[in-house]
Order: sequence, then C-alpha cells, then structure tokens
Amino acid sequence: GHKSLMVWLTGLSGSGKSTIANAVLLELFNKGISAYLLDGDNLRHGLNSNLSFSPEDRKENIRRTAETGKLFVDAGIVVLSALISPFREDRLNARTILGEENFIEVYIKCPLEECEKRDPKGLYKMARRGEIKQFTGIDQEYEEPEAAELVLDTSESSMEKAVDTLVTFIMEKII
Ligand code: GGZ
Repeated sequence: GHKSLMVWLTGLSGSGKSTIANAVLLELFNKGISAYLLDGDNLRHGLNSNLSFSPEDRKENIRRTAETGKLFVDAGIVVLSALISPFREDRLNARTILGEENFIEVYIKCPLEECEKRDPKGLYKMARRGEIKQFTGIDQEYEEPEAAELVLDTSESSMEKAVDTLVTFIMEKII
C-alpha cells in the first residue's frame, strides 16, 4: 500500500492545471497508485452547481472541495484538485481541513498575458468585453502563493517537465 494525500493545484484559468492534473493521474495509475481528480470546472456542474464566482462562493467552493478531498484521503486515495482558488485565506483553510501532513500546494505558474493569449475557451475575451464579471486576473484578484510546496512554471518550461516533476514529488511523499 501507499500513503494518501491531497495535491492542491492553484493557478489562473488557462495556466495548465487540468492538463497537468490529468497527465499526472494517468502516470500514477500506470504505477498502480489509486488516485482521483477533483476538477473545479467539473465540480461546478454537480456538487458546486449552486455557487457563483463571488469571493464568498469561491470560499465555499474551496471548502467543499477540501472536505471532499479529505474523504478520499481517509479512504487511502491520492486526490488531486484543480481549482483556481485565487485567495490565500481559502487555500490556507483547505490546508487546515486536510491537515499539514496530508496536503501539498502546487502553484501552476503562468503570466496572465500568456494565459490570455492561450484563452482556450475564449473566456478572457469575454471578460475583457465585460460579458463575464469577476473573472480572475481581469476584474478579480489572484493572490500568488507564498508558501507553495512546489512551483511549476508552464510558460518557461514544457508541460511534460511539469508533469514529471510533480509525479516524482508525489511518489517521494507516498511511498
Ligand atoms: C474565473 C471562471 C469564471 C470567473 C467561469 N472567474 O479555465 P476554465 O474556465 O475551464 O476553468 C475556470 C473555472 C473556474 O472555476 P474554479 O472552481 O476553479 O474557480 S475557484 O477556485 O476560484 O472557485 C474557468 C471558468 O470556471 N470560469 N467564470 N468569473 N473562472
């Protein structure tokens, strides 16, 4: 058996959180590790479908995801989450819910300009036109992590490198 923990990915929309998380999940699966992904965008269709993007609702979004993650960790499963989670206080709350020993915060670092250039869903364009309000990086804040266990830069280095680094980091913690 292996230890379990929650791997909390934070970063701007378009920074690469979901892409990295899915690739890491596959690699863990190939190594025989039980792992699951809580993706913010997906959770907002079910568990968190009644929540908006106001600071209060983001706080609740993060709290519910952390509590759900705790259930997975209790069940012995490595759980990854991919939420923007823009506020330091909310990420700290997630850490408190999981407990310091069960939590690693990973900052998926990418400059706003690059995320906006990628704009895979056209959301930045809509936010710039004022068609989406409270969009992270445009008219709402993203507070950069100050004490993340790991920082993965997706503009300076490749996605494969980021995935590799994270898989190695997780394996060292759980084996
Ligand atoms: C930020 C928004 C917004 C606003 C819709 N602000 O990159 P995506 O598109 O596919 O995933 C983003 C997702 C963000 O949800 P999270 O649950 O991760 O956010 S948080 O942790 O802050 O609660 C984005 C899309 O929803 N999206 N409107 N206004 N992202």
